[in-house]
Amino acid sequence: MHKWVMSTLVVIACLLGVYLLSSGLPDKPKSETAGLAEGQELLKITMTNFEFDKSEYRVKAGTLYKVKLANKLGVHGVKVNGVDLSNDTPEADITFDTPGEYEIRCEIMCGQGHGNMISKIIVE
Ligand SMILES: [Cu+2]
Repeated sequence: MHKWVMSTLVVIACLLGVYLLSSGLPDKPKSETAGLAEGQELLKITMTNFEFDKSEYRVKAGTLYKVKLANKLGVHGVKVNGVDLSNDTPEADITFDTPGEYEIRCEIMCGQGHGNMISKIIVE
């Protein structure tokens, strides 16, 4: 009699464990490159008060990029190839045609360090 109760409890405990394992796991993190078209590459520009995350961003000429703007701190924007990127339009598909160095600056008057927010895109 007691053996029967114990084995039933063990089975229930196991089923509960399997249920918790299968349902309680967090979602897989979404890859940033998930939404890219075939052959497209990601250029992510992250900004804080008052700097870009890199002093230069290297891209390949003739390749279609999804340029994503991320404002980690503050409100900033950039203009890349004539396209305004800001919180309202944080991403755009851009192809860099001509090799060279292109200065990028913050396009929104964001505060004291605004004038020093400069980086560059190097098209190779
Ligand atoms: Cu600014």
